[in-house]
Amino acid sequence: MTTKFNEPIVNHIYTADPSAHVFEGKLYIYPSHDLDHDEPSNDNGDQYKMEDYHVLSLDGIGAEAVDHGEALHVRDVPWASVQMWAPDAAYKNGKYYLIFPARDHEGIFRIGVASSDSPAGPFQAEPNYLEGSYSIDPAVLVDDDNEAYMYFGGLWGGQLEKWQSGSYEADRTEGPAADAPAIGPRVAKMSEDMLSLAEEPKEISIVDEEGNPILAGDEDRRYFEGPWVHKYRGLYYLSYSTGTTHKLVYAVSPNPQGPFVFKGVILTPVVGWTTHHSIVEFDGKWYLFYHDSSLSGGVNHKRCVKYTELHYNEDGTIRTIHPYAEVEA
Ligand code: FUB
Repeated sequence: MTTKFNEPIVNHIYTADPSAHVFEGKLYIYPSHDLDHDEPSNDNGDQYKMEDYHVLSLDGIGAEAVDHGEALHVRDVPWASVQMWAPDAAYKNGKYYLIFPARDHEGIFRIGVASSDSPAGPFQAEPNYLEGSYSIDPAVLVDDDNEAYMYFGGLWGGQLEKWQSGSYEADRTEGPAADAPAIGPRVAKMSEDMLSLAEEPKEISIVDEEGNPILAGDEDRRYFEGPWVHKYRGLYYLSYSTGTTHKLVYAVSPNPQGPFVFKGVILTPVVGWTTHHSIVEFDGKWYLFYHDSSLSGGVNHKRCVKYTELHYNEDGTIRTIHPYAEVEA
């Protein structure tokens, strides 16, 4: 079999932050669309200037990816100003929803919804962002009982430090002390029509095997950004990026809202600063969609989406993937 594992799925545009789903029998990928520019970078992420989304699809594993063109542009989102960062998509009640972050007209990251009758879009944005939403990197799990949960949040440019008191503090940049519990991602149930949050977002607790909170100074394990939740054998797997240590890691819970018990590393560091992913089951196998900056020779804001197979051990733990190791075809 020809494998496309660990290769850019498209190379005519830069793509990142892939959220993969199986819709209508195909793999649909909802990535960020990185812009090709050479302006300077900073820790606030100003170099990530994305303006629109393109939906990609694969008819099967190893197939050529199809780019369905522009699915939504910031100019068509009344509440948003700049920086269309990592999106996700969901299907519920016969409609497809694109859930995406951007800065509002005050420069505060918010999360909005756009809808379509097709998984490929184009998507029509709601006039306002989800009331009560903030920060970045939404990931939506529609559970087996049809309840939808939105997970979100990111440190640094994602502004989560500014929400530590429960409301936005523009000048607050420091996180908790190194020996205090780390800031957790947020979760909120969505309304039945997916157009609002059904509750105030709650902070998720991530703990070690003894039940102690993962601490802010534990940069190999603490939450940074890019949450994703999938279900395997009835358990909820919360995976995320550790940011400064550039790993994708995961924690497990019997409850979609946690607490989640830290388990280990899914993906070791890739070329480029950011690492962001999704996990999806397709035709009875599991796949990790991720990105690196190999297509641009390592430029952090010019990334490319890739995928590879993901394997579980008998006890339900995930085998660590080393992105540049040889892959069996
Ligand atoms: O793509 C912009 C930001 O970079 C995302 O929101 C983060 O998860 C990181 O990948």
